[in-house]
Amino acid sequence: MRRIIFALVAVVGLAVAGPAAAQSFTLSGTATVEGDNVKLVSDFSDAVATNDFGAVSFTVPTGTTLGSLTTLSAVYNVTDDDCAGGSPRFQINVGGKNVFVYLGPSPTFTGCAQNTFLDSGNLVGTSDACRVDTSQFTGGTQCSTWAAAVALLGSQAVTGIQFAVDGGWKLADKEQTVLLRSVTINGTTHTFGPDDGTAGGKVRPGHVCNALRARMGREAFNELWSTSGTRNGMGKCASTMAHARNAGLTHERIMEALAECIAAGRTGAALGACVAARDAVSATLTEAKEAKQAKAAKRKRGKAKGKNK
Ligand SMILES: [Ca+2]
Ligand SMILES: [Ca+2]
Repeated sequence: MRRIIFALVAVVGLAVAGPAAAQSFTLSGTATVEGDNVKLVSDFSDAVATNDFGAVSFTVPTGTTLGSLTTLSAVYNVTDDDCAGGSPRFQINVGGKNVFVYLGPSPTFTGCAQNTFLDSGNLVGTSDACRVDTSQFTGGTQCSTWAAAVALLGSQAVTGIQFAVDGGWKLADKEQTVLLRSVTINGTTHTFGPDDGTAGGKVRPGHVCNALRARMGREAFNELWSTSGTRNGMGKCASTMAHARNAGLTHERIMEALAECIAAGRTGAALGACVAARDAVSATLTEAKEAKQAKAAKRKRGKAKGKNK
């Protein structure tokens, strides 16, 4: 439990800082967050190997199997030059090997519209020819459907999923660039940008909680917010945000209070109460400070007047 709480503090801390990666994904190779997207470059035009690939890795809950995946999709944009060389693709980690799921038009996986955000749609269950590649496994093939992959490996544990770009070698200029806007795995949508659920600084409770859940992942979010007996934390999160907003707190201040309360080990109803208590205390302290400052300023003005006489 301590480890989970520690991870959550880090997530909320990042949310306060703004444009930062969340704990629900890790970047490798050339992958960097730029605005709302992760930019992935594959550069085979030079002798440097470290820029040949970029990847974004996602964790999956323990117990996940290939057969238990329900959704897998990406919103991405091939800005330079095309889908090619089996990239971009998903890699589903099974027993130290990968099931590949290619993005772009089947069956060649080239001809992606350039500089356009493309939605892969849900790839789980795809019947597209050759979109799934099980060639790393005994009895597998480069040209598989989802159903055939599940028939071969369905009961085996999935230990992680990557979105990978490494097809630069296949293009004339030996370079490929892809922007990744979001990835959805089993109903959890992972986003990468600074979207904190506010609009023009105005706190929208449902949106703030959705953003928080997207950053943390559904499981950790529910563990943090669900009151005992329920598995859905959205209600408690939204009511806490609404209460704090109505008390006049900014999004930044709410996130600070949240980080403090999580650090103090609060979850569920106790977390909501803790944030609410911090609202009242901080508001009172701010009022007291402002009153003190106003009094001091008045006294100063009075002294200045006295001197002028
Ligand atoms: Ca290179
Ligand atoms: Ca290029």
